[in-house]
Amino acid sequence: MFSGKFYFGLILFLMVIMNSRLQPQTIIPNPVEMLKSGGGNVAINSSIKIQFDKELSKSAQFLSDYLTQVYNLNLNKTTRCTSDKAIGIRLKINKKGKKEAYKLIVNKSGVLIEGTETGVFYGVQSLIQLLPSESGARLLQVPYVTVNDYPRFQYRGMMLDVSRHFFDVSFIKKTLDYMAYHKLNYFQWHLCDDQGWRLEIKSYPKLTQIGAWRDGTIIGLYPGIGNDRLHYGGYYTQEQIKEIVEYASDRYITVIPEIEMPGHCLAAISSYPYLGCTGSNYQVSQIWGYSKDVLCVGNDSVFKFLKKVIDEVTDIFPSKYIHIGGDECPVDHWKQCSKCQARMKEKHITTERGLQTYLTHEMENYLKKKGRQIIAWDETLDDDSTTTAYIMSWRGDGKPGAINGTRTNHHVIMSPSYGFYLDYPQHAKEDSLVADWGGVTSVKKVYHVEPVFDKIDPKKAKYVIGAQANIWTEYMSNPRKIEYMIFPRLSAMSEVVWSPKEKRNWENFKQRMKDQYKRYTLWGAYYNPADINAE
Ligand code: TNX
Repeated sequence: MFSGKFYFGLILFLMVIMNSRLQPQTIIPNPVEMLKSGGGNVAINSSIKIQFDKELSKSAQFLSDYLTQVYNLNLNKTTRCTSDKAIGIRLKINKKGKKEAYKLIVNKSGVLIEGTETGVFYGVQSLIQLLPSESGARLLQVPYVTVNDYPRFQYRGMMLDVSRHFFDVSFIKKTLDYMAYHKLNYFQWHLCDDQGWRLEIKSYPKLTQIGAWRDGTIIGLYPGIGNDRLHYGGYYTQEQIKEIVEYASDRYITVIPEIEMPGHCLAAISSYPYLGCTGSNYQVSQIWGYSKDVLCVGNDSVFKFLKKVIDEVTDIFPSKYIHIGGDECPVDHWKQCSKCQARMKEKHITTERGLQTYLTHEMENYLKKKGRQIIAWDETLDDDSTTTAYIMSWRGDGKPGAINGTRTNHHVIMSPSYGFYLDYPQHAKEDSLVADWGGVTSVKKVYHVEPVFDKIDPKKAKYVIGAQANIWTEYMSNPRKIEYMIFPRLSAMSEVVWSPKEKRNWENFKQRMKDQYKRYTLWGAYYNPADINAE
């Protein structure tokens, strides 16, 4: 019926279409839809202006700073968004559609990014990944494309522990940039633990005079082969915290402070010994793991302390979410402590674990009155399902915590230690010192974490609001080590939380990673250069 010519033409046509869809995409996390249109390029050079609607000044600023820092290219900016023929980079607000959605079109008129305020910011992130990944590139060609994109999950988090090791303001900012490049939007800041208290609290100055410092650190893997006996520490002033919160907000990242309680509090207890049950002989911890010295739940002064700390924390952190920790709290001292035992009698609490539940409720109510929502580690649900806490599920593969949480209508953030703990080794042949408590967490393993796994009742899937990668820093004492541990795994994680489930494809990801390795270098970031398939 049809001639050979027709079939030939049809096949050719299909090949062109297929090819336009199968072009290696270089954007990470993989967008919802990306189509190459026509095979042309537009060159970004100094004659081009960034035109933006006034609500989009943060995105315009981010883009122009990036072009200056990475390519030494300075573009003029204007809030007059024209639709004339001149080539331009146009950022346009469009409030319709999904909250974080954007559309990016590159064609002969230049670049158009249109979307919600946050969406346009993510469009800018995609655009910068279409620029050359070679450092020193002179010609900034961007291929003609159309990208339609929005995130799968509303909560896309990363946690950084600054207690075990301290990182200065400039590195925190760098970390926030890495998050932004990956379209992550919640930065959980683990500000205190047994090994150091890191934020200035004006009503309790000893927290940073004493609690921010330790007189040594174990050498080698826990329990260590000695102690370096070096005075070590540091903290952030409230002014610095405000600066970081603002820097994050310019990148559409919310900073969630984590104030651990009632366990992992030895740095606070060493500063104010009345906070503990035994009252004396405390020191800021020099070893890893966790301590039996926890907050005394029988002492009213402890609650006065916690509430005053929270008052200052909520003054400097506008985040709706406040993380109150709640993991790994041994009850040994509560069993012996007369005040804790009296509190149990007074409140008709039958087990020591109930004391932690009591404390959680006190603090969640206090925060609720301030309009804040608590997040807590999954232990919080073990003895009590009445809490309104959002549950961060970390133990094991995170599944028991998530099943338990969603079943009882709790919002859940998946943060499985087997999968999203970036302090675990990336491959078996790891030669640097890394945590040995969780086994190998390869890039591939990270990539295959599924936050809404099959045991979650589909009717309850909406309670899984997202996921988070955690960077515990027992074995990361400098920024280079953090970069080595998080890259490329953070890139893999970003696809889990951003890309549609059906678009997640390991082989395709590995192809796109080839460009991403160069981009790490472009960003000045170190990374683990091992074969991405290493397990
Ligand atoms: C468990 S995760 C902890 C941290 C450690 C981490 C090391 C969690 C809530 N507690 O205190 O740093 O393991 O991987």
